[in-house]
Amino acid sequence: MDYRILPLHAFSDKRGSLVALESCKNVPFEIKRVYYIFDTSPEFDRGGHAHTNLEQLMLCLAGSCEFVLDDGKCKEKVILDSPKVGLYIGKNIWREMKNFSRDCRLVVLASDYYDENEYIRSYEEFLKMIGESNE
Ligand code: T46
Repeated sequence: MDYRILPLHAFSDKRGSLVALESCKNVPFEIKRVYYIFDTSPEFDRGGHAHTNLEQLMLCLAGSCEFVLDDGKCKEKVILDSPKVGLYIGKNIWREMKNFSRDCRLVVLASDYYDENEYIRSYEEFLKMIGESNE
C-alpha cells in the first residue's frame, strides 16, 4: 500500500523544537497547497474518499487522530499523535479519519491545488477503479 510514516528531524534545544519541511526533500513531492483541520471531535469522522492524482503528507501538530487506509485489498490503521512524524499517503488510497481528539491540529501538505473532480467519494467506484487499474 502506498503510504509511509516519515520520521522528521527536529532541531531541539532548551528553547523547544523546530521541524523544517522542504518540497522534494523531506517532503516527497512539490507542495502546492496547505490546509489544516482543527475544532475536531471524537464523535465525528472525516474522509471517506480517495484521490486519483494527489499525494499528501499529514502532520499532527497536537492531539491525535486515526487514519484507516485501504488500497482495495487490505486496510491498515495508523495513529498520528506526534509532530515528529509525517504520514505520506500516495494516490488511490481510500482514507477514513476517526477518533480525533478535541485538541487535534492536523496540517496537510498536498501535491496539487484543490480539485473536487479528483476525489472519489464512492467506495464502490473506488473498488471498480482499483480493479481496472490492476487489469
Ligand atoms: C483528505 C483528508 C485528509 C476546500 O475548499 N479546499 C481544500 O483544499 C480542502 C481540503 C477542502 N475544501 C472544502 C471542501 C469541503 O466543502 O472544505 C470542505 C471540507 O472538505 P472535506 O469534506 O473533503 O474534508 P475531509 O477532512 O473529509 O478531507 C480532507 C481533504 O479534503 C482530503 O483531501 O485527504 O482531509
